[in-house]
Amino acid sequence: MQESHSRLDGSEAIVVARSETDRPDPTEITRLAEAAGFAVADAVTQRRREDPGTWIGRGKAEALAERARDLGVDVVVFDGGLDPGQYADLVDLLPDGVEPVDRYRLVLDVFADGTGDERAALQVEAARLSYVLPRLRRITKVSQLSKAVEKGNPILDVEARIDRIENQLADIAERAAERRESRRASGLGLVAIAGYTNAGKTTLLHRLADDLSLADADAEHADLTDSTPIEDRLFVTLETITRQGTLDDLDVAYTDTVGFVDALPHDLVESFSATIDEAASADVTLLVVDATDDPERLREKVSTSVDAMGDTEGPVVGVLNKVDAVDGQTASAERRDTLAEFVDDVVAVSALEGTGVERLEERVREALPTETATLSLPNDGDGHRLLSWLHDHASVDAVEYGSTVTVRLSARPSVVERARARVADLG
Ligand SMILES: Nc1nc2c(ncn2[C@@H]2O[C@H](COP(=O)(O)OP(=O)(O)OP(=O)(O)O)[C@@H](O)[C@H]2O)c(=O)[nH]1
Ligand SMILES: [Mg+2]
Repeated sequence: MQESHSRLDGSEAIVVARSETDRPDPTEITRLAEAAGFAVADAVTQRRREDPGTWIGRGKAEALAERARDLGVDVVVFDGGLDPGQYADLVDLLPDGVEPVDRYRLVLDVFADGTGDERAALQVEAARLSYVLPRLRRITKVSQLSKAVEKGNPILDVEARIDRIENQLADIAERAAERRESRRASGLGLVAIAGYTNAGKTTLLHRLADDLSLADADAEHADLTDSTPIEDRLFVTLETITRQGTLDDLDVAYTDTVGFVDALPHDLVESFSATIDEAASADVTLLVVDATDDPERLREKVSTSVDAMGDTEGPVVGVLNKVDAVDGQTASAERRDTLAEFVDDVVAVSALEGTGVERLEERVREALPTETATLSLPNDGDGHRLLSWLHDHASVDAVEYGSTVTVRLSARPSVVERARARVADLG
């Protein structure tokens, strides 16, 4: 695997989009290539099913090789995943020194060159190695080994490195979970901001959070920083960032996350696990959606995001953002309805102009667990079952076992009410 063509070096690229059913549209892959630092010199499209050898049809691939030679580009970027066989075939077919790069590799490059935290860096390294491994095995067979290998047994080395990194990652994820718990215990409501890249998550963070970050920006809170850049580019935010805000009387920790992107392989989705952990374990998760996407695209993105987040602890509020840039009420209403199919509640906002943000804050406030209660349960099977229900639905702060079980908890008012009713039922 050549390491030379990476982000921000201004290498020239041809992008290739292919679709079996629709007219292939190279817009998104072009943006992704640009985010990875490539200058896009040309776009080639083909409407056809995937070719098992060369991804696009053989004839088209040969014409592409010709074009790459004429333009003198450094890489050809494919809007999809190339399996190791396709990668090897395309290396053979393209002019010497022109590397095929697929969607996954592109995203890895963006993250590899970003200034992520320790976790982000390790995740990228693990994902990169998992990506390299099967391709290394493949080109081992096609006599390109000398290009790819440094010293020793590359495959065993890579496997050992992946193992080591995965252990380190587990430790770091545990520390992040502890940090969340300590914030929760100190009474902060946890709000995660998730969604596709470029949806406006960081812009919304600026709206919701106070200007200053949490005061205790030490090693325990390595995810705190003042700089949260906003740009009309993919993957501007490369690590989760937490800032404090207040809602009425309540202190809230807002966590901005790394955006989702289409069609990632499983190991790379793993590299977004910090986003997913934050989204899944927050008291409220805001799923930010770009209202300027067309309705079909919006549906795909929402569905992918909801799948990626899995079961969330708290409710998910859909935030239809950028409504200032959408023409007409009908267009907004249609997108709103689509979003509503997937989430618990929808609020339309313009994070840029601030419209709708107050309504969003009200929703968040209602959804946060704010009422505290101390309950006394029988110390028997029924009581223990109720305790486990409380663990699922409330934030349990302390449990004492005696002749009865005393539970201190905080939860949404409606949950506290239900809990009291269930205690009463047990007599
Ligand atoms: N018109 C309009 N543009 C917006 C709005 N919110 C954000 N944007 C623009 O959308 C672009 C992306 O905004 P960000 O806040 O960086 O988006 P993000 O979701 O954090 O993106 P990544 O960090 O790259 O995943 C920027 O150019 C913003 O100015 C909005 O309400 N209206
Ligand atoms: Mg951002």
